Amino acid sequence: MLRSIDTAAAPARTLPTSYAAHADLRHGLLQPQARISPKYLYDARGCELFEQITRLPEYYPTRTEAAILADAGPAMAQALRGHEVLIELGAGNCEKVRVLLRRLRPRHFVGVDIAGDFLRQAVHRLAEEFPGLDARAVQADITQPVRLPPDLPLAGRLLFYPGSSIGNFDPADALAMLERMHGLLGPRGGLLIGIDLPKPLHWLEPAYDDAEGVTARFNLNVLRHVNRLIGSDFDEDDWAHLAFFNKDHSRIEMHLRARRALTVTWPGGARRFVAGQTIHTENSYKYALPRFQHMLTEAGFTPGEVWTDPQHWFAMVHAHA
Ligand code: AVI
Repeated sequence: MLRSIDTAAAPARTLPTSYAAHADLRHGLLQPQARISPKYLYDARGCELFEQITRLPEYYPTRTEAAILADAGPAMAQALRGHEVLIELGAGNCEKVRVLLRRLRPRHFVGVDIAGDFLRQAVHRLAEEFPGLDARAVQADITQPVRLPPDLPLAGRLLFYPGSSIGNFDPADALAMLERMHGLLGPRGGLLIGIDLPKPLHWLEPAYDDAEGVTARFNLNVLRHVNRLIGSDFDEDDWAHLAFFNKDHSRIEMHLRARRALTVTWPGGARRFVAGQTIHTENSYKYALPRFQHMLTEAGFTPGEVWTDPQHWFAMVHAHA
């Protein structure tokens, strides 16, 4: 059974975020390979920096996905016809879904995102732009079970999860997420999901270590956020951004590397780092299509059509529930 995590209706027993974050961060920092969960990359400044990343010449995923959505539009509209309910997970500013709304003309749209105010404003703009569309915002953490409006039709739902964000979860968590997505669908349900494909290193690594240093600022910013959350004394100047492709796991890894031996302290704890030791901050998996389609099958989906760019760098994958 799905449990609501709509923060507007958060149950009283929910732990305060700061408490949960504190335990999570302390635990991660004390692991032999220290780690900070990638979700802490996205405070307000982190979100702004990520927006900047998506416009960098080196960061190909955003523009490649947008080009696929634009170029494959008519074929996609044909394959996806009959979906009356469009649900975008991690909808943010609802920018990417516009092209689908124009082509599919669904009756209902639901944007789901953790950032409630931002989402509500974006959905409000969509409602103005698409008269007659029943547009709704659901504030929820999509890494947890999501409760959709009870009166939303179950048949004909299409889940849209663009941006290759699924790649930021380890495969077991990604599979669990796909299973939860499958659980949100009923008759004639479908999923349209963006994935980043493996490609030569000389394209992959600069996308996560750009010449302007925006990704470095994005990665380092997590330390300020952690300082605010747990009262630690990280100094950004002591750390360097590191991003590399781990071939064994087919993933980009982002780390922060200590420039010198140092001790980081926070109320009730401390961690000593030797020079060169790292904190692992993010993985970004690059799935070969057959592997991802196998995961879809494991999650209960039947893989459908795939749209890709001429270089096969990115794919929009359709699957039937
Ligand atoms: C949000 N996500 C899909 C991005 C990615 O490419 O894995 C996050 C990112 N990290 C550094 N650059 C972009």
